[in-house]
Amino acid sequence: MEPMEKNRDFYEKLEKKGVSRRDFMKYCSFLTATMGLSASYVPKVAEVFAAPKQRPPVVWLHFGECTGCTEGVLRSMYPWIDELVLDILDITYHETIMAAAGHQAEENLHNAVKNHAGKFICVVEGSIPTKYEQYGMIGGRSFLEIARDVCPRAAATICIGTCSAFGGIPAASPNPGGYKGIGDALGIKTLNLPGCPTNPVNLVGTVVNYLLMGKLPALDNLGRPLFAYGKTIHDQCPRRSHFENEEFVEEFGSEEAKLGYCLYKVGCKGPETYNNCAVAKFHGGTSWPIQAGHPCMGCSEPNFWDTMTPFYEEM
Ligand code: FSX
Ligand code: SF4
Ligand code: F3S
Repeated sequence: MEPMEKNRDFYEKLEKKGVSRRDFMKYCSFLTATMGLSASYVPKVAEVFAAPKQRPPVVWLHFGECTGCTEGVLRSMYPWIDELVLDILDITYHETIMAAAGHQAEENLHNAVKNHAGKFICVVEGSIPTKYEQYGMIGGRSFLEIARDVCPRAAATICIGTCSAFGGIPAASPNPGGYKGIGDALGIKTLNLPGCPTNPVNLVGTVVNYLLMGKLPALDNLGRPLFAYGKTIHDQCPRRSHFENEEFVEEFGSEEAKLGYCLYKVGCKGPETYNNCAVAKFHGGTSWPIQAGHPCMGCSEPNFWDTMTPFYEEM
């Protein structure tokens, strides 16, 4: 049976939302390519959404950050994708979208962790103050206490955003609170999806990889999936030929800027930054910093706020 026939209900549901099968398959092709899989996987990726075999429970924690990563996922590229993501994940606890508050919320977290111990995925946003724990408290417990309680009991901890992966902006020098990323703060291995914010497609790709292959994707030595962070921005940049020809923008608003020349001299950190922004782009493939004429700030690299500044000066 054709997968589409088999999952008629799913496609009818999509069509009611005004999403054609063609649009959906286009998204699945884009996701499959982003995940570094061959086109033969497209029907299997579609099947993960159309007929989810398992919905891993997810506990989503917030620590020191701006919630930009959650905003990115919830306001995903296509308005219907967020619903599909919520269909393949069983989000049992998420501070931004849950209805519960106060003691009820605390109890929900406690129950989710207890009932799904060893099976849930813990997604973490934000970093943890380790010097002055009282800088971050929820329900009378410090971020550090909460993370120590929850993360080691998860099947895997996925750090979304540079803050939870590496410390990010809260850990910027002089870092009075002693903020650290989750792996560092707890001394555990985490899967890291850095970016400030992370491109939601990389979270979806990681989860779909897990549901499709039964395991997390291959990682580099900083815990980042190779499918997304295996190459530098510079290696995938459409302005690269201008770099090779030494055609540089020296000033914003100039003729060279209009011609789309290389942004290296106005501070582009693309040569030192590992991320897939050039191919994944943001907002449904609309654009990304360099396409919009802005240098890459290296937002997905450890300590970017310290090592990549000043942002508008040549490396
Ligand atoms: Fe950090 Fe993400 Fe930057 Fe913000 O959660 S990576 S401050 S976009 O929201 O953590
Ligand atoms: Fe490299 Fe940045 Fe120039 Fe692109 S704009 S070629 S990433 S230096
Ligand atoms: Fe960040 Fe550079 Fe991409 S600033 S969003 S890694 S282009």
